Parts: sequence; C-alpha cells; structure tokens
Amino acid sequence: MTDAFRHTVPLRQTWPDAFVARYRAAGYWRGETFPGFLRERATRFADAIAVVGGDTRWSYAQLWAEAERIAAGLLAQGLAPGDRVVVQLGNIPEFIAVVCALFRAQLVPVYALPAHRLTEVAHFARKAEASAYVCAERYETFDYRTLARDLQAEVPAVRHVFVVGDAAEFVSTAALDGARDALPGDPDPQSVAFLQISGGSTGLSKLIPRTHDDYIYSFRASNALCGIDADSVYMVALPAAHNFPMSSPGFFGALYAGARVVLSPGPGPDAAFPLIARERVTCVGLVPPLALLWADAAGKTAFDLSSLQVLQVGGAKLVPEAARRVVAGLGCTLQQVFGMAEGLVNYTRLDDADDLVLTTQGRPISTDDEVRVVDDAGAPVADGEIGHLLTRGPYTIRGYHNDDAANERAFTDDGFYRTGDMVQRLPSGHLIVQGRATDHINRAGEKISAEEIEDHLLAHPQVFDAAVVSIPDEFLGERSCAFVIPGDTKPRPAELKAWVRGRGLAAFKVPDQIVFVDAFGTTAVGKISRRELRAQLRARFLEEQKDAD
Ligand code: OOB
Repeated sequence: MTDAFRHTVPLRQTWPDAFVARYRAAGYWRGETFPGFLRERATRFADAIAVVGGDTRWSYAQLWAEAERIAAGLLAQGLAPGDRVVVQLGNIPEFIAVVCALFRAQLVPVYALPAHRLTEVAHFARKAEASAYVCAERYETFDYRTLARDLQAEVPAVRHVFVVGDAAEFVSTAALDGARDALPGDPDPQSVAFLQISGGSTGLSKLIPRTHDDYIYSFRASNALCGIDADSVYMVALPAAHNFPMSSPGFFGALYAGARVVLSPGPGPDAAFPLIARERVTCVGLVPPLALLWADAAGKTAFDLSSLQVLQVGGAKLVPEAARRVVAGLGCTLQQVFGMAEGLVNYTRLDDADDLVLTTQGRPISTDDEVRVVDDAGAPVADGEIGHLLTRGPYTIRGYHNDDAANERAFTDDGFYRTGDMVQRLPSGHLIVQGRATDHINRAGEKISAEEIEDHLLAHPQVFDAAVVSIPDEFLGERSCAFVIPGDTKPRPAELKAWVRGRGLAAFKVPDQIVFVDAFGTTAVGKISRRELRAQLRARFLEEQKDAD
C-alpha cells in the first residue's frame, strides 16, 4: 500500500460474499467489535476486577477508562484511525490497556513478542507500514528504548514511540491524554482489528489480519468449550501476545465473559503458583514442556492449587505419556489445544472420554470449520490415514497481509489454508498431529523457520553452507541444530551463536546446537531440495546419536 492509501480504507479480509452471508446467518459473525463489547462490559461488570498484574488491579470500568485515556492521547499525538502500531509489551496490565486503547481509536495493533529484537521488529514495522511503536522501558532486563532508537533509524516511517515506564526522549503512555470527543465511533465489524505474527514456516514471519467479527467469534465459542464464565479466573502464563493465551479462550475470552484475567510475569511455577493460590485461578494455558514442569512442581509446592479446574496444553504436541503425567501431577481436567494464529483451533472437549483427551489434539471449534486431510497430490485420504491438513472456516484467514507470494503458496484456489501440519482424522472428527510438512522447528511452542536462520548463518564470512533442522529434545520437544560447512577457517560454535544473536534476533532462534560437517552428504547435492537435504542430515545425525548411546 502506498502512502496515498493510508487512513482511507480500513484493512479488510476478503471472504467471498456467499461465505459472509453464511457465517452471519449461522450467528458466528454478529457484528460485534472490540470497543463495542469492552464498553458494554465496563458498564455491566463495572466494579468486577478485570485485570490483575504486578501491583495493579483494574476493574472493568477502570480498564475502559484507561483505554479511552490512552486512545484519546494517541490521536492527540497525531496518529490517525487506520494507522498500524507495533506493540511489544510483556505480561503487564498495560499490554491489555494499550491494545484496548488501539481498538478504541481504530488503530491497528501489530503484536511482537518481548523476545523479538531489531531485525524482527523492523520487519513487522515495514511489512505493516507502521507509524508507531509501543514498548516498555524494560522487560526482563532488556531496555526496549535502545531498540526503539535503532528501529526509528532503520524504519523512519515509525514516527512515534510510546513507552510504558521511564520514556527518556519518547512519550510516556502514562502521560497520554486527549479529548474524548475526538475518538471515532465503533469500527466496521468486518475490518481488520489487528495483525498477528505467523510462526514463519518459510522465511520471515508473515502478518495475519484478523477481523473483529471472526476473532470475537473464535473466543466467544472457545469460552463455551473451555468453561469460561463471569466467575472464571484466567491466567496468562505464556507471553500474552501469543494467539493461544490471547484467544483460546485467552484473556480476550475472559474479558468477553466478564471474568478476571491474571497476568503471570513468567511461565514457571515460581511466578505462577503464588498467583494461582492468591487469585484462585481456574484456567491456564501452557505449552507441553511447561505443563510437565508444573506437574512435577505441583507435588512439592506448599501453594494451594486446588482452584485450578482446566489445564490447557497446546502450541506443540503433547504425547500421550506426557499427557498422563500432567493429569496425574495436577489432578485437574486436561484440555488439549491445537491451534494456529491463522485461525483454526481444535479442542478436546471437557467431557470427552479420557482416551480422546490423552491421545488426540481435539476437534475444531465450529461445525463450519471445513477440514480436509489430503495426500501429496491433494486427494482426500481416508479417516485414520495421515495427510496434509487444509482448512477453511469462519475464523480462518483467506490471506496474509501484503504478501502475494506467501498467499500463492499457503492457500488453495478455493480458499483453504494449507496449515503445513500432517494429521490423522478420527471418525469423531478429532485430529492427531503426526508431524508437519514444512521445515520449522517447534521449540517449546515457539516456531522457528529453518530458512530464516540459515540465511543469517550464511551471512557469516566463515560459513560456506548451513542447514538448520529440528532434533527431538526431551525437555523442549524439539531443539534446533545447525549443520554448518565451514569456510577456510572454522569458527567456534559459540562465535556462530553470538553471530546469530548479534543479527538482532530473538534468543529462542539462536541454534541450540552447531555441528560442523565437511559436506552435506554423498547423494547428488544440488539436485535435491533443501527440504530433502535437511531431512537427510537430520536422519543421519539421529542414527549416529543412536549408535553413540
Ligand atoms: C499456536 O499457534 P502458532 O501460530 O504459534 O503455531 C501453529 C502451529 C500449528 O500449525 C502446529 O504446527 C503447531 O503450531 N501446534 C501444535 C499444537 N498446537 C499448535 N502441534 C501439535 N499439537 C498441538 N496441540 O501454536 C496456537 C494457537 C492457538 C491455540 C493454540 C496454539
């Protein structure tokens, strides 16, 4: 989009008219919007506690007042409805207030994770054509004001920086204020409410446009499947910017229901258990390695965890044995969640038989989630056979933001999203995730594109070639391993890791392991695809490891 288009047309997702009509008629899309429902809850649940984090406890009325103050302040600073704003905040109440403020002002949040660094944040800002960046002064010892300076130097279109905490030369979010009557009305429910970040299975992350109508449907329906109502207390333990703790049912589901949201400053038992006991948390979502950690810690803790009713596990595969350990350790109802920021979310139901809960990743939210499981040629496979998962439905996007090449690859002509996951479907509709067709590493729920890391390694003067693969890991599920053919002199592994970190990337993308090899194998190198090459290197490595054991 060029500058001439900015502020004129709200971003829209393009479902064909027949689908729009169908999703409306079925009652999925009700014309609700974020500011619309938040305003209504601020009246209906005015004095109920909405958000707890650090020393802050905001009622629903206070959260809305904060959102309106910040919204008016952002417009007074010169932002205009339709502008994109990169938000990089951790699990602090201001994250929720700022995002609600952006919705209120019809500004479009673009969610970055606290772990992201300059290269990634600059990519999001460019791709989204963002004009502002919101960060915290620091979070977990990192000073984001430094990142803000580098970002503005690299992407001058980011004209505004707003900081939670000491703002230095930037504008503090606490100081924002402006005329409430300058605030716009409620947005078109089919306009894009925000841009979420994709896991990035090939190359750099893509931006995922989600509309008010589709996203609100996904967490409203999730609430029913996850047992969330006004009496619930939902804990955000994973980074709040992830789709899972945001909307499955997430803090938005909780706010929609009039429930209480408790932000844990970290995902480990040390941070979370005291808060669970104090706030009587009823539901929390975790990735598998954390769920196992919690299950072990639960047996030894003095904190009372008896309020926990539902423990959700998703983001990566929870194998049946691990699922058993989680259930035994925490003694509450396990719910498996298999979702994706692009849309489709599957849940095991709270009343599913134990066997289904332990061995499947659940079934789709909606009867209108169309699921196709197909072979390499695109032909449907029988139930029980493994195939590629394709999907289309009332909250699955039809295209990425501003990325024709990715859309060409990721969507079929009739609008199905190619998830990249390999699954088996049972006659009950439950899915079992069996792997994936794309080369990313799922490191404890964080997705890392092999290609992206290879590119950074190849930029090192002493790297002749590099291939990054996933290796099974007892704790992380998968870890990343880079096979590197060195140049004339061999760099030290620590040096290569520091190189990747120095390229301005999230720490979770630094290869866990580096293995130097002379060549990538004897089979016709150059004639096989990168994907095949990665598979061969991985297989050979695992074979050698087995022999060594
Ligand atoms: C969630 O979203 P993303 O966008 O970070 O990652 C999506 C991918 C899926 O395509 C799949 O490969 C993997 O993560 N995944 C799972 C899984 N849940 C996600 N693989 C196996 N078992 C599971 N239970 O990760 C996400 C979004 C919403 C809710 C939950 C997770």
